[in-house]
Amino acid sequence: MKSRLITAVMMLSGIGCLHAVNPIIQTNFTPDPAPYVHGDTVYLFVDHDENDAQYFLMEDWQLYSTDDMVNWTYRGTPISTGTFSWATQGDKAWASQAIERDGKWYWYICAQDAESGLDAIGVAVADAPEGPYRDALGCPLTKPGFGFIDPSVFIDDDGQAYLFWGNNGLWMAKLNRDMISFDGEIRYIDELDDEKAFGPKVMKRDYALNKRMLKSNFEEAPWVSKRNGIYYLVYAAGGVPEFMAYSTAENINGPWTYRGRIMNEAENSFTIHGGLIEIGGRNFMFYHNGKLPNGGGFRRSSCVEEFSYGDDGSIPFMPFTNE
Ligand code: FUB
Repeated sequence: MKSRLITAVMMLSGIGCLHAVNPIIQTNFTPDPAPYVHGDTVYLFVDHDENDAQYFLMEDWQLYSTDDMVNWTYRGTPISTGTFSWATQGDKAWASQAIERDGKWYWYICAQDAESGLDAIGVAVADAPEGPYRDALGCPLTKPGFGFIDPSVFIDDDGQAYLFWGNNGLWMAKLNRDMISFDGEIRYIDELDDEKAFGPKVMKRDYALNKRMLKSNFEEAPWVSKRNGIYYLVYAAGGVPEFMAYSTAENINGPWTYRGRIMNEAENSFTIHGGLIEIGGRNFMFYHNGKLPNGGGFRRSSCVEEFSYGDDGSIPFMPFTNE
């Protein structure tokens, strides 16, 4: 009773030291969390595993928000495969990320190009985070390709926007100011390097599972950010199951230096996928696991951990917490 009273007083006084319970959303399965800070609000763009999914079964994307990093409000299901006429319908609504620019909201998604059966990145645009959204192009932003999933959008200090994406390979392209077209060629990033950072045991296991025998054990789910002039690339690494790792660079075009593992393999999920934000001087890392009742590798839920950067700019290893 006493702790409930303290909690109520703290909430009324707006003291921001309460902790969210993980998973932070308990009403839907919400994989691939993509947080975005806008003013005092954190928006969380997620995809949506169906309740009875036995394999990846995802047909729409949802939006949640919070003003206190504790209580999350469902803001609707603004887009689905139906938003994208070129996409396979009712399935393959995979990871996404959204950003606001010049008063417009751009929601980058990946889906399956119905004609070719290959992966592709698309973009929907709206005047508000909740929508209504429309397909900005009526066709994919990227050409369809193997591994063209998991878009991450980033705007640098000089206003130049970039899109990164990829599974079993990492690609990047400059975005024009309109945010819906590329400026120049798509570039394959082949200089990711983690060989020296991993011990032989981990390398053997991870490399055995890496289909393309990349030099890096990058798997998917890139998330690009910048802090104190350093670029950060957080990603899912290692194969099945995945863990979270990161690299840094002094230039957005690399080279990227491997900086280590920041999260272990997700609990009850063979994938892990997330992104980081800073709000009010606090830093948060989002990810997903399969720990909700009836959860699992195809029924995943968003979670969050608070962390502090090291004095050298490093991201610490983050143990999973329940709250
Ligand atoms: O949610 C579908 C796929 O699983 C994502 O695109 C990957 O990053 C992995 O989380």
